[in-house]
Amino acid sequence: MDAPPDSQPITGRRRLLVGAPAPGREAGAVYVLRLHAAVCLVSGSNGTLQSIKMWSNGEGGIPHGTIEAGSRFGSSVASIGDVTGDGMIDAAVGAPGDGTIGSHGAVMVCILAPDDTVSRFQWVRPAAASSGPGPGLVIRSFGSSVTAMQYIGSAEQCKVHLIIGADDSRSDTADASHGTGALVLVQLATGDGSEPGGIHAIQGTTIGDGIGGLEAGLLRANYHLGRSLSVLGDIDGDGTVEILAGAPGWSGTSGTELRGALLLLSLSTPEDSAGSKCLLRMVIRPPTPSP
Ligand SMILES: [Ca+2]
Repeated sequence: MDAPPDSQPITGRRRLLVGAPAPGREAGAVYVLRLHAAVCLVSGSNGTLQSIKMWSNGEGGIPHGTIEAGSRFGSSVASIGDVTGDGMIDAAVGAPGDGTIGSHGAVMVCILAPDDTVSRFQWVRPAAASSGPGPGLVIRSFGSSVTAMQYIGSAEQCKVHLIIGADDSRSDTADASHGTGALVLVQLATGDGSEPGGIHAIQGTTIGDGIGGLEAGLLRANYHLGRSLSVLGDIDGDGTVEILAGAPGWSGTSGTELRGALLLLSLSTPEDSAGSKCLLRMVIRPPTPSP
C-alpha cells in the first residue's frame, strides 16, 4: 500500500493505492481509494471513503486481456510522482508472475486520469540477462517490489527512476543458486518524439550477487533480495540516495539465528559515466534470540 500526495490542489483529499494480487489464474487488481483526510482521524467513520476505483482487466481504463492470468498484478504498488507533467501523480504496479517473455515478471507504469482511472499505461519488462566480465543474472519475479526516487541535484532533468525488485533472480552460472534476488534500476522518460506523451523505460544498473557493486558470494540461495524496498533519501547528506532492500531468506551460520535481513544501500547518481553504482553500507539483522 502506498499513499501518494494530493494529486490535485484540493485540500483534505488523499488517495491510497492498494494492491490485491489474486491467487491462481486470476489477474489481480489495484484499488484506488480516495479518502477524506479530515475524517480519517475519526476511526470507524463511514465518511472516510469518498470513492473507490479498481484497475484490472476491463476495469479502470485497462482493456480486457491486458493483464495475464496468474501474473499477480498488484503484488507491489508505488506512487512514482508526476511522470507526464500534467499535475496528476502517476503509479507503478508490479506483476511478478507475468510470463509474456518467459517467467520474468513485469511492471505496469500507469498514467492517471483525473477520475483515478488509468489514461495510459506502459509495460516495463526486464532486458535479457546482463552480460559482462562476471557472471550474469537471470531476472525472475521482476516487480516483486517497486519504488521510485529522484536523485539529488538532477531536478532539471526531472526523470523518474524506478527501483524494481526481482526476488527470484539467480546467477546464470552452471552451479546457479536460485532465488538470490536482484534489484533493477529503470529510468522513465517522456516525449521521445515518436509518440506524443509516450513513455519509455531505460534499463540501468542491475544489482545482484557480484553485480552492480555487491561482492560475489554475499547473496546465497533463497535470500530473495528485493522482496521489499524503501527509499530513505540522502540520510547522510553526501549526495547518494540511501535505500533499504529486504532479503527475507538471509540466514546466518549458527543455525539459531532468525532469518531475514535489510540491506542499507547507497546509490550514486546515474549521470556517472558507468551508470548508477551501489554501495553496501550495512546489513541489518534481527537480534539473536536468547537461549
Ligand atoms: Ca547518502
